[in-house]
Amino acid sequence: MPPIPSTTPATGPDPVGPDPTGSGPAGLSAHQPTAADLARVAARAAGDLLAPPAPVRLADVIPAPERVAPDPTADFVLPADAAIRVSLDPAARDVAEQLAEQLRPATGYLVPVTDLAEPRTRDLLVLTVAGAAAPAATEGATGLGAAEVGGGAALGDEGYRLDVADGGVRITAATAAGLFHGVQTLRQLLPTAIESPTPVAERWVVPGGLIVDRPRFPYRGAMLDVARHFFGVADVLRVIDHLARYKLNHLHLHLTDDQGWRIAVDSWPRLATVGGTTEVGGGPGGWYTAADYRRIVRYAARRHVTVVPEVDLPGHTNAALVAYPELAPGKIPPPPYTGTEVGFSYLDPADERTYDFVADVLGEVAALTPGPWLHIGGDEAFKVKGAAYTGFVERAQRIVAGLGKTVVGWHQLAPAAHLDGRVLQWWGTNGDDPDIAAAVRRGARLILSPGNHAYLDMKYAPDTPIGHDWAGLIDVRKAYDWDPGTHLTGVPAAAVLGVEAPLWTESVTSLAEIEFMLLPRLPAIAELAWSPRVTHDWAGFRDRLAGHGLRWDLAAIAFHHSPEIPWPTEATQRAVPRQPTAETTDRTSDQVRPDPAGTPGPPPATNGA
Ligand code: TNX
Repeated sequence: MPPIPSTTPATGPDPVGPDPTGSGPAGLSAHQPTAADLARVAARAAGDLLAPPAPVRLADVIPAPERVAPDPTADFVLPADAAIRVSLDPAARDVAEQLAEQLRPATGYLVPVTDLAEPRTRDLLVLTVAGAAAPAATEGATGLGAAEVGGGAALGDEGYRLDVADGGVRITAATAAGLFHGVQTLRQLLPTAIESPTPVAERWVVPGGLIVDRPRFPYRGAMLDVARHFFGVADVLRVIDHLARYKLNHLHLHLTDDQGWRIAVDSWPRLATVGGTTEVGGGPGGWYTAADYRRIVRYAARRHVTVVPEVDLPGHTNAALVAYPELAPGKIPPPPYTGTEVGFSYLDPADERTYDFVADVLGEVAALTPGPWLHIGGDEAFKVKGAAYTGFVERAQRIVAGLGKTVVGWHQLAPAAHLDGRVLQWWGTNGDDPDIAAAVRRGARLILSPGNHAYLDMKYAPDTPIGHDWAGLIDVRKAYDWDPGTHLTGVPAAAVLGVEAPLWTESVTSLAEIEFMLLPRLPAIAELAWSPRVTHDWAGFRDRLAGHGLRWDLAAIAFHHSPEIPWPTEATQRAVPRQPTAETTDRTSDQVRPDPAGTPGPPPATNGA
């Protein structure tokens, strides 16, 4: 879709300011046009050519809301004295503060945050946590009653209602999380320039009408592999921002793997100080102190994102074995590993010391993690087979339960005994797995990360400079065109807890490369996880997504300018300096490469196994 030229000059900034002659709009004056009139018309025409992106429509939001009722007569324009009034709940107030922080840089407005309880001045932006009956309790700023917009159904844990009328914007939710999601919607409804880090002259119009919205699935996430390459706290916080923008509510951190151990564990200190000093390609690695990790968790919590820590067991453990060779089979110290093969390392399942280790490590990670989940990996432990594998997993699952956490593991855990609440993360590439269907019948719930749709380390196209292709190429359409509710044979939608997009980082070395792989596919996955299936529509999604390119540009976020998306011209023509180039980043890990550390390579294994 090409950018729609602005046809209503009144909605754009007036390029020449008020008419000093007072003769009214050019073309309507009764007398001959003056030089000033002609200049004014020419400036208008030039303004149109340089027109800002088309005004945002109420239905342009990603992920698509459950219910949208536009009212073009009720647009709201944010005035310079805009204030946010918020209910007393501290979590709601924090959401209001975050909205103010988002509005201030581009508008240059003060945007004070005040309590709803304080004497009423002007209700310009109102955020209320209104209990479960939120829709019915709200005054219909748009004149639409709750019955017309959502049958009065409760908004639930994460839903919100957003009313835009010419007098103001009101977001109502049953929880602070719902308010937060409503604020993300409001952010997308404001003009693109709202992403500017510095003040912009703009008419801050919000399209009028009503949105009533809530998620399809409770678990919506992305995974960042900080083990293959280490990423510092600042990078992780920025990834959390990207998740929050699209209403994703879980960040899974793959904290440990063959190439590095990334979380300090007091009872086994060498895990970090020795196991943390390597990474793919021979770089310095790194690890999070307990304080670093807490900072990530806190930052995520403020954005209503839950951190899911993964300690990958019993395979993918070379870095741990380098630090503590007594856990290795035969107690033979392995060399550090900085290549990209998988499936060669394992903790000795026959040694009791292994279970002390598992209990200590999981205990410390659980204690640092307020969220309910503890991910124990379980993938590609090719050398721990049959009963040895299920026996190990069942003990690890019991340890997790004993810590009061819910087990999550890759779908290889399926044959192990069921444990209350356990969650399996599907990463296969064909939607038919009898082991999974059987595990679901025993009570397992699923997070869907199908390798051929949701693996954001897959290349977009054959010429994508980084990434893999073992699960196929994943362009934006491929990431978007599947249905989590029907994806797996023999698995009912009710067993699907949600959707997660993993980013493995064998070939990803910087924040810019993370963003290049995440965007624009992450919003596609977010929409599958949040939006009701009836809204699913590739052509509509593609057109909505196009407007986000300019927003990312303004926020200096790198992204892949996928040719599938009709980006507005500014986005396609502007050079994005941080986008990876083939010369700097051709590190396709599907090719077997020499290990730069010169350590003996493990036996080859394929990821598809
Ligand atoms: C498979 S999917 C893995 C990871 C690799 C990834 C590369 C899964 C649970 N394991 O160890 O990094 O493929 O795409």
